[in-house]
Amino acid sequence: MLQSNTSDVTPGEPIVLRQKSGGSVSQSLSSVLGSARADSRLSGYARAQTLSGLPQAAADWFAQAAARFHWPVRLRARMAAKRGSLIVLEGVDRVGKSTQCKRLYEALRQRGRAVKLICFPNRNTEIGRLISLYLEKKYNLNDHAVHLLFAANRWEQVSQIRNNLEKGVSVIVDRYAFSGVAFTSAKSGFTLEWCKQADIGIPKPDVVLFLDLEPLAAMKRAGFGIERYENLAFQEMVHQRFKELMKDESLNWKVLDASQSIDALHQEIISKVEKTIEKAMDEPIGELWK
Ligand code: NYM
Ligand code: MG
Repeated sequence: MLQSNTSDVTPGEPIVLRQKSGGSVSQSLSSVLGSARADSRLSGYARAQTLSGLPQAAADWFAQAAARFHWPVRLRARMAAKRGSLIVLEGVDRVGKSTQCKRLYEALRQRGRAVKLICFPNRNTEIGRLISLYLEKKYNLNDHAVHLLFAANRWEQVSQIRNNLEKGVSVIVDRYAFSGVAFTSAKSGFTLEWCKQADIGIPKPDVVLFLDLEPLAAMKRAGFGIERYENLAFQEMVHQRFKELMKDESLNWKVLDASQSIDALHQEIISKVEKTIEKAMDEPIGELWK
């Protein structure tokens, strides 16, 4: 009999195993973990780390001795028993999304969480370079075409996002499909429904943190006005469109006051995100707007 905390362990946390009666730790691990792959990784880890360099027979003897004396065997397993969370930050321009994404990334790392930070548009791909030229007003594109390029720029990273989530790595995303829909549908002649089509099926966020700030207040912040879309009338339309999107109760929207201090906002974000990570690890990865 082997007891463990693997039902609630998070990646990077120690898995605690306690041998109650007969059988070796390495044999019993398979009954705890279920899958053959997980077993080979963890029992391999047990041999390598805890029972370092001992032949299997000696390792089993050690484990049985530990069991006889009810010694707890602590194994630090860097394996992903649980999936990571997809955490999206959204808002109009200049609300502090990028600052908060970096603060969140650092805080989660310090807490020992496996985490990645990405942003959309990702200006480093071929599609992203075109988008960047468009935003910098160095290149003109048809409104429908550029909408589809923003969506394509997300699709080209879907498998990477999914792989990370499955490995137990949480992914923080600075803007996602909600920006795609809010910005394009703020232009005349576009409906929310048309704008959503191209992003249907990308990984569904476990939480969407909306950093809420009146566009007039955002406009007064440094750097506003350089890129395409950065004018008050357009940002107000975008803000309205985000509010429309927030009515969708199939998504976990959290609206946060972005006029508060960077530290206070960060504290709110980290507490929402910790709860999300704990909850999402037991749920399947969803598909957006499906
Ligand atoms: N933007 C961003 C869109 O119009 N559609 C999208 O799908 C995305 C992801 O690009 N003004 C707009 C919103 C921003 C601009 O974003 C660039 P950032 O975060 O300022 O680099
Ligand atoms: Mg911007």
